[in-house]
Amino acid sequence: MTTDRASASYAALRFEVVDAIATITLDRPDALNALTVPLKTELLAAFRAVARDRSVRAVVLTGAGRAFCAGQDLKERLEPDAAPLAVELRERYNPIIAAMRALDQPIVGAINGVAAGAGASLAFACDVRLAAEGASFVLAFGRIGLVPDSGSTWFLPRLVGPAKAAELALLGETLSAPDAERFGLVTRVVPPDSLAEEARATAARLAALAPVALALTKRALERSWSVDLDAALEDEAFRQGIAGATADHAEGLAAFLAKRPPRFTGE
Ligand code: LHQ
Repeated sequence: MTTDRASASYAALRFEVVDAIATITLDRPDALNALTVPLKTELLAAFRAVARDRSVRAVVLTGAGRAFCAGQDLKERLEPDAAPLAVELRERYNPIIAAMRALDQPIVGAINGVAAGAGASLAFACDVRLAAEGASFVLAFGRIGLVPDSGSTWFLPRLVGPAKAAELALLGETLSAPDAERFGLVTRVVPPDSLAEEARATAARLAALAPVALALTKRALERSWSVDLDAALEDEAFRQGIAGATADHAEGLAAFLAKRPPRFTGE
């Protein structure tokens, strides 16, 4: 089923929902999908629309053209009314990253090309990343005298370990897709022509799982970074209590015993 319920209200991105999968495509290919105020506003609105829509069970985030996202649109920064950097981060970037991490539905990043600066941060904030051969990650911030932002300093050490994170953040070296796979930053590197299909297939697998359990799992993984083992064990028990009370858990058990695929409804 295709739904264009929100597409009409977007200009700098494309938003479509097909078979419970929302695909968000950053759509400023001539500027390598660099982030302008309108694009950031729309991106936040798109994630908020997904958050409100229980019929969406997974999200794919990707870019149009040859790039995933080149980060902040640097030309826009020269405009006289550009907000101070700290304000821009607090009011526009940070809410997007927070919305992505708060989303119950899993986000598959389909990294189709270069992900630079805050574009890399967007990729890091996804739950699962697939990359096209030829895609790359670059913390380009230092090249323009800035510090990594939009969650990069938080995500990167957790994703690739502190030593590689320091190298990437300080030297700003480009990480190729195969190296990103080697460091566990991306799940798989695929030929460019099959990226959309592979991302969709991964999203479809996630969309077929029990939504409440997935959302609880996302929260538990995130919380694990800031608590000790005892707290994590208790947190798991608490969440399992919630998951165990869902109709989807009963359906999962019934399907297992009947040797049939489960049909999870999110109840
Ligand atoms: C661009 C951009 C771009 C505008 C390519 N803007 N046009 C947060 C708080 C607030 C402000 C500060 O920033 C932040 C967070 C950040 O994201 S800071 C980091 C910002 N991003 C960068 O510094 C990356 C800048 N871009 C590049 O280094 C290269 O373009 C990369 C490595 C991404 C790709 O290189 P190439 O494949 O060689 O492409 P290109 O450089 O030739 O770019 C193609 C076109 O895209 C070109 O336009 P043109 O009209 O000449 O064809 C570029 O000007 C445009 N473009 N990035 N961020």
